[in-house]
Amino acid sequence: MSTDYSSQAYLDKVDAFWRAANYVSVGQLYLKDNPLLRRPIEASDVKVKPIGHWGTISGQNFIYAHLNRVINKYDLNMFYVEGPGHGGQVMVSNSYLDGSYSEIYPEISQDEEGMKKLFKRFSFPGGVASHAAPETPGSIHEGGELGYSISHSVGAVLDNPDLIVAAVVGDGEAETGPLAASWQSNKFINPINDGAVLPILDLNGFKISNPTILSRETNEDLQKYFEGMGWKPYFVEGEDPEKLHPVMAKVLDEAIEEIKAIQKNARENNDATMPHWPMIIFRTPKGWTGPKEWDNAPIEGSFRAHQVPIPVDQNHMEHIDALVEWLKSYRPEELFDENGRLVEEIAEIAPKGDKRMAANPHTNPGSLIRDLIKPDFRDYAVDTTTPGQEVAQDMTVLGKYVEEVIRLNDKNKNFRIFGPDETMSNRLAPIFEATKRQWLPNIKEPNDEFLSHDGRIIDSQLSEHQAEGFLEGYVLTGRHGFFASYEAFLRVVDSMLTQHFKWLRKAKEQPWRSYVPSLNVIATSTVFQQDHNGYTHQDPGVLGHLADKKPEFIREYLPADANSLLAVFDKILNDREKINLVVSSKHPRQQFYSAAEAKELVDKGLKIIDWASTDKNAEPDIVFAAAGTEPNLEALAAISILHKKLPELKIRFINVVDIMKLKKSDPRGLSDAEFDMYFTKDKPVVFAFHGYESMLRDIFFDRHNHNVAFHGYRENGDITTPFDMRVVNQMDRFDLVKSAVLSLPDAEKYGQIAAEMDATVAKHHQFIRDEGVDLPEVENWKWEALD
Ligand SMILES: Cc1ncc(C[n+]2csc(CCOP(=O)(O)OP(=O)(O)O)c2C)c(N)n1
Ligand SMILES: [Mg+2]
Repeated sequence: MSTDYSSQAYLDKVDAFWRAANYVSVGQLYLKDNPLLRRPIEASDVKVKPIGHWGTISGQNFIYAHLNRVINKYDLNMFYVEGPGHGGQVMVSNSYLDGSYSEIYPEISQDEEGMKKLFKRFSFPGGVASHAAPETPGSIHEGGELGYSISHSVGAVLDNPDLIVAAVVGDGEAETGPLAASWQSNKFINPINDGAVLPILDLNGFKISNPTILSRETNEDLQKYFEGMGWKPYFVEGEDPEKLHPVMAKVLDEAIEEIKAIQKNARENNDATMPHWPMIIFRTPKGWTGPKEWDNAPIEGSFRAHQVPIPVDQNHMEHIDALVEWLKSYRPEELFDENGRLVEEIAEIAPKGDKRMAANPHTNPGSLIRDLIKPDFRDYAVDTTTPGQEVAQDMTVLGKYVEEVIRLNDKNKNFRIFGPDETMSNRLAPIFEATKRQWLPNIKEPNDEFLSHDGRIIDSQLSEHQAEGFLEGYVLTGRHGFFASYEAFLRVVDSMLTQHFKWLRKAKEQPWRSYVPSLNVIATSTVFQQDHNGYTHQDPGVLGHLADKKPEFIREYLPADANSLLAVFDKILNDREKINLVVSSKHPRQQFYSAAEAKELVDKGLKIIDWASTDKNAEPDIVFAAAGTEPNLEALAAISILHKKLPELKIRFINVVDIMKLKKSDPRGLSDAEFDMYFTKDKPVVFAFHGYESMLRDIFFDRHNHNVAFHGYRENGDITTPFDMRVVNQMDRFDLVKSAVLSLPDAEKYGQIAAEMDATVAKHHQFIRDEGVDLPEVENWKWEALD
C-alpha cells in the first residue's frame, strides 16, 4: 500500500517526531538524570550549569522532520548543513531518534539509560560540543563560526548529481559577508553534472540580542531580493504547528519536484541554462514552542530565547515546575515506550539506512574517495643541468602539470580548482587547454574568455570566502582540489582556515570518521615581487598564522623553483587530513633544482645544496639558508658575491622547502642532532626567509644555534622595483652579504666588504629613482659555478 505523505495521519507522525526531537533537545540542555520524568524530579536530576542554545532548535527540528518526510517520499540522497550550528542538539537529537547516533556511539542506546547519558554529556565536560561538530553524525560543517553554510553545501554537491544538500541558514548568519556573498553560488551549480542545494533561510527573527535585518523586511522585499539573485523563494510562515505542517509539506514537495524537474530538463535536453533554483524562507518564532515569557518579558519570538531561556539549575530549583511543564508540553508519554525508546509508529517514519541524513555517506566519505591519477612530475620538469640558466614561471610550469591532472581524472570528476578571479593572474593559464571556468550565466564571447557551463575551475566570483568554502565542501565530501589566492588576501580567510584545522583535529579523534583529502592552498603573487601592486599586496602572514596551529595538521611548503613546486604537488595531491599551504612565485625566475633534488627537498624538507656550498665535508664557517623563491635567489646571489670576496670561507647553503620540519614541536621535526648537522651548534647562520621573521625566531629559540641573522619580511613596501622590495626589507643579496661578514668571528676584518655593500645599496637606491628599473648587475645576474 502506498503511503499518503500528505495525509493528516502522516503529518501527525511528523509532528510527533518533531515533538520528540524538541523534548530530547531541551532535555540535553537541563537534565542529567530522570530523562523521561518518570519519577518526581529532584535537584540531582538537573545540571548544575545548563549551557547551550534553545532559540534555534525547534525551528530546525521542524525543518529536519519535514526533510525526512521528503527523503521518504522522493527517495532522496540528502544531507543537512546546519548554518546556525550552535543548535548542536538538532543533529544530535534527530540522529538519536533515527538510530544512527547509537550505531556510532553504542553506549548512547535508544532507551532510558542511553537517553540519560545523552542528556548528561551534552555541553558537559568530556562530553559533546554544543555545536554541530565532527563528533556529530552527518555533519560536514562546524557552524561555530557562522557564514559558510551555503559555500560548504555548494562544494559538496559539485560533481554529485544525485545529491541534495539542505542548507539551513540562520538569519543572523545571513548578515555575514561570506553568507551574503554565497547566495551568488547559483551561478556556479551546473544542473546536469552537479547536485542541488536547497537553502532554507531560518527567519526566526533574532540573533543573540538583536533582531535580524532580513526578518524586518516584508515578504515582498525578500521576494525581490532573492529573485534578483536568481532564486525562486517559497515562504513558510506562522506559529501554529497544526497549520504549518501541511504548508511546509506542500512547499517542500514543490521545491523538491522543481529541483527534479530542473535536473530532468537539463539532463534530457543537455540544457545547462542557469536555473532559478527553489529556496525556502521559513518564518517562525525564535524559541518556538518554548516558554512564552519570563519576568514579564517575552521569550518565544524574542532574542531572549537564544540560549538557556529559563533560570533553572541544580542549585536554583525555585522554577523547576516551569521546566517540567515545558518538557511535558511535548507529551513524552505519547512518544517514548516503556523502555524509553521512540514508539514504533513514530520511529518508522525516519528514513532508513544510508538515507538517514546523519548516515549519508557523503558526510563521512571514506568509501567514496578515489585517489587522483597523477602524471609523473618529472615529465614536466625544467632542465637545470646548469643551475640558474633556464628562466621559467613556476606557476605556469605547474599549470602544465595540472592540465594533465585534469585530463587524467576527467572521468572520475573528482578534482577541482577554486579561486577569486585569479587563475589567469596566477599564471595557471595552461589549465585552460584542458578545461574551462564553470559559469552558468550568459557567456558573451569574445568579451569573455574560457567560460563554460561545465568546467573544472570555479574562479569567477571575487570572493576568497566562496573559493575557500567551496573547496572545503568539496574535500570534506571526499574529493580533491586546490584554492589559489594572492598571498596577502589569504588573510581574508584566515579564520576559515582556522576552523577547518579545528575540524580536522577534532574529526581525527573520532575513530568512525574517515580521513578526508587535504585542503591545498596556494599562496602566490607574493610579498617579494609586487611590481605594480605595492605595499597593500604584501602580507606573508598566513605562514605564521598556520604555524601556530597543531603541526600534525599543517604543512607549509616554500618551493624555490618550478621543479620544487612540481615535487610539492606530487606529494600533496593524494594527501589526507591536512592543510597544505604552498607559497609559490608566479614571475619569470631562474630555475635551480633538478627533479631529483626537488624530490629530495620535498621528501626531507631541506637539503644542503652541494653546488652552492664550499664546505666540502668540513665544518662550515658560515651557513646560508633560504626558504622561498626570492630568498633562495638572493641567498645564492649573496653566496656568489661572498665567495668572490672571501674564497677561503667555507660556506654551506641549505634550501628549505618544508619549513615546519625545522620546528621542534612538529612530530616530524628534525631532532636536535639532525638540526645541528645542518645548521651547526654555533656557526653563524644567515637565514633568508619568505615570511615574517618572528616565525623563524620562534623555531630557532628551541634549537641550539642562536647565532642567526634573520632576514624576512620587515613590513616595508612600496610601488617600486622587484629587487627594491627585497632591499627595503634587507632581504637582498647585499644586505645578506653584509650580515654574513658582520656575523663572522673576526668581523672587524671585513669592514670594507660591509661598506661596499652599503654603497651598492645606495647606488641601487639612486639608480631605481633615476631609471625606474633595477641595476643591470642585479637584473642580469646569473649563477656561476663556484670554483
Ligand atoms: C562569525 C561569527 N560571528 C559571531 C558569532 C557569535 N554568534 C553565535 S550565535 C549568533 C547569533 C546567530 O543568529 P542566527 O544566525 O539568526 O541563529 P539563530 O540562533 O537565531 O538560529 C552569534 C552572533 C559566531 N558564532 N560567528
Ligand atoms: Mg536567527
